[in-house]
Amino acid sequence: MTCAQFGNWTTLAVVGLLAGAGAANASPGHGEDADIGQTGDISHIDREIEVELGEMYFDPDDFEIEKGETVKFVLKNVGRVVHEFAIATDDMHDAHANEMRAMMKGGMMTTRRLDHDKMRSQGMMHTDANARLLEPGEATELVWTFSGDAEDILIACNVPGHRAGGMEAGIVFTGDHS
Ligand SMILES: [Cu+2]
Repeated sequence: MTCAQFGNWTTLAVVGLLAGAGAANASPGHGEDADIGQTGDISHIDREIEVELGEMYFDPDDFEIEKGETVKFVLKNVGRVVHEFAIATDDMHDAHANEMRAMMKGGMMTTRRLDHDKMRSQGMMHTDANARLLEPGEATELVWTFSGDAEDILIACNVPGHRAGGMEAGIVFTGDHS
């Protein structure tokens, strides 16, 4: 069970709030996460896929992936606002979207940039293994092994309003990778 997906973010926030109180055990709701796979080993990449993020789309916007395959997503935000690339189930995306709204409310991000200092000081690092947040023009990578047993995995941007605006991409699993 990997503990570095969306749940980790909440954990960091809670730990931040409790800092100094000596509380180390804070992992709310974590066990309910579906098994969507894990961070991939960069020395065993099966395939590289370039993905552009813009308003309000992913290009490509659907992916055929084999169970167990390790994919290196090469991401570029070609848009004018902050976008996210997140691999998760519907429920996980919904929960994450709430956190993202809180981030915006707290001034940790605006539509055009991320305030890393503020994120750090408020204990919200957005270091989820299954997601990347990109400012306009930014490029990054995410290596993921689709080894989990969850079937209803999709890619979405959870910046407020974006997924509703069409910013999601489907994943179809096409057999087992071996
Ligand atoms: Cu977006």
